[in-house]
Amino acid sequence: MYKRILTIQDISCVGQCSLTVALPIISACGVEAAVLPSAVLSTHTGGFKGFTFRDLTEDLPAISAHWTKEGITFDAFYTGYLGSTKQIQYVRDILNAHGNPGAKKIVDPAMADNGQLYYGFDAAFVESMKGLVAEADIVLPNITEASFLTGIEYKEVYDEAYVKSQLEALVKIGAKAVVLTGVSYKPETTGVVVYENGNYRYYEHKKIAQGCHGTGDVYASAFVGAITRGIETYEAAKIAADYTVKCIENTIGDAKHWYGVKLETALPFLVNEIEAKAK
Ligand code: PXL
Repeated sequence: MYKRILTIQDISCVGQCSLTVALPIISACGVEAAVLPSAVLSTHTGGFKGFTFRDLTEDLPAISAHWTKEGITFDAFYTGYLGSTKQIQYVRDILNAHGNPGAKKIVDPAMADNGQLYYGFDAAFVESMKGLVAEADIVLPNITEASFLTGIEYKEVYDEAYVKSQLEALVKIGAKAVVLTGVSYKPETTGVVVYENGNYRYYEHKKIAQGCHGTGDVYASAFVGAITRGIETYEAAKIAADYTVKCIENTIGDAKHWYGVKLETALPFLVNEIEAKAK
């Protein structure tokens, strides 16, 4: 069946993150992507100065009301960077109003990295994000975001027991499954942990560069595309990781491309993986 998902995140006009990343990647996976922009920024906030920011929070209820009149519903939801605390409540309402039976809610609590919240976010936003995570079928945080959500101290060096405590705390908040990204037990490798029904599975791969901007969005978009094509959670997590590594490999060495990753030329790899494994 042809699937249609709704992704809710910002448009950063320039910078290769959020919707400008989600649209090409989800389309390449053979899934129709409808969008609900949470805000419009001239660039992302991770390194550009003086960007514009138009919050679209108050547009959300009218958009949802129109969709209700038109009977518009979705097979899955993928939320990313959201613009305000109030917006999160509207997003929760939309996810509960416009799902087809069995529609999965996939939540990337895009708000922090490298031990710090992104520009403009505060403790109230984190509290509100916890409410969205509580309703998620799958949550995809990095270690920093997990720490903010769970209140467990952020660590740069950690062991499996620490990671498991984060996973359990995220499930306690209410997320049914967790895909924790950027889990690195050795300097030369990193990976993702899939935690589902109490099962811990780790996919380890090589670490190329520290902290490439937008890779969380690249990863989540490929994961969402794969899951929506019926690929099982661990396999989807693995495909998304391999694709993200290819995007980083495409980009390292080009200092002018500091703001994001060259995801476009790696799309044929993703298409092949998805078509080989889609159900
Ligand atoms: O990649 C996450 C992201 C999304 N949207 C905006 C951002 C960031 C990260 O900094 O600034 C606007």
